[in-house]
Amino acid sequence: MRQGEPVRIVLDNRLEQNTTVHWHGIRLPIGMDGVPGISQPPIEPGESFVYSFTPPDAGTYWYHPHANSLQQLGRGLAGPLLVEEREPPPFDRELVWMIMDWRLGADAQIAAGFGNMMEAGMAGRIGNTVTINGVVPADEPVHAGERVRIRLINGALARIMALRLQGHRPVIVAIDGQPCDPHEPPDGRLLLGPAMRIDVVLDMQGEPGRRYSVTDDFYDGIDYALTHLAYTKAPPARHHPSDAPLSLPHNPLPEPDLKTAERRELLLQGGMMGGRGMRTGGMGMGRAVWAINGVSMTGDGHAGMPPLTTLQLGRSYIVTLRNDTAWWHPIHLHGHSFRVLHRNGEAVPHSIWSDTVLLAPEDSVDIAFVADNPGDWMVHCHVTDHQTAGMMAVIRIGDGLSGR
Ligand SMILES: [Cu+2]
Repeated sequence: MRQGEPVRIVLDNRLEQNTTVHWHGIRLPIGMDGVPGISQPPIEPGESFVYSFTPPDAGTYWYHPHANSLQQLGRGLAGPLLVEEREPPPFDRELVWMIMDWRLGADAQIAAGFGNMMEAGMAGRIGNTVTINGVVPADEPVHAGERVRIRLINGALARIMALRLQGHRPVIVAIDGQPCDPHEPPDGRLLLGPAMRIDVVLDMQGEPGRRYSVTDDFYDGIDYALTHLAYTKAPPARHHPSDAPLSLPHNPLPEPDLKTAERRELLLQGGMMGGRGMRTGGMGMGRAVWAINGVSMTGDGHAGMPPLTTLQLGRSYIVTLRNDTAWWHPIHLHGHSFRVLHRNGEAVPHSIWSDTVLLAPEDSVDIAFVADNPGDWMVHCHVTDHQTAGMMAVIRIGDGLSGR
């Protein structure tokens, strides 16, 4: 897609079950957000639906169903969604790495057992086979001297990734599609929870003919080589890194007014080992092991869920996300990008905007945004097992009726 240009997408449901599509991270009208029962009726088998919107922001996004998410996303219904800048940035080349994982049986088929409640109360359904763009990665061929933008997208159900690029110094230029101050990641480690995106710029300063590993070491004791940067034998295209600026043009995001912002708190609760004082209420569909502020909304979205909180249209809000569990949670807010202000009391540098923020156990993160988009918006964990087992809620902006 191109920034500021309308798109029209026809979804023709040829599945044997209902579905919707959520355009993750795009700031669009509530009726296009793809949450069944909340922003649209589910699209039944044989029916079609036209999604139409104008993406206001350039950047790296993705799309996936928001119905029967464990199976529909877990069996591969997802793709990258790239919104191009009005002027192409000065990089030599661009790569998209949509990274997903799969739990395969000995027969190389997708294993059954989606929605296992024991896993749902822990780290979720983590697979045993990691792919880039749907295939077990071969080497990624690169040329010495070139400057490459890599759009990293974590499309896994539950797997958190921490990527290291041996012998290279990636510079983060955008997070969740939104440009930030270009910076190198702490310890050279690119941390990506499910649904998160990072755009990095890499100057290929390795030796022609050599291979450099790209590893993921998030989980203790099970680090693995995801792929390799494999240099062609060609001599370097340039001998010193380009001195063109790395920063991307900013998107037209509304700046929250922190002086007048109202505050809200979302307390993440539940799970195995450390589910202190969890009380559940709300919709009794499915079994809940997680909650937000004591309320569990399970599944993928359903009609009639009362909002956890109501925000005034046009007002700025600071929301504290507090992780009172023993597990990691990438928390996604629909329909908005938010500033990430503080983590555990410390200011977050580099002017970061996100739509999905990763909380370690016990973390507390302050985010801020202008509630400028009317509707009933989901806020949920993007570890899909956590979402469907209760870590989801509705935030109403304005009268909440816009999408009905
Ligand atoms: Cu979670």
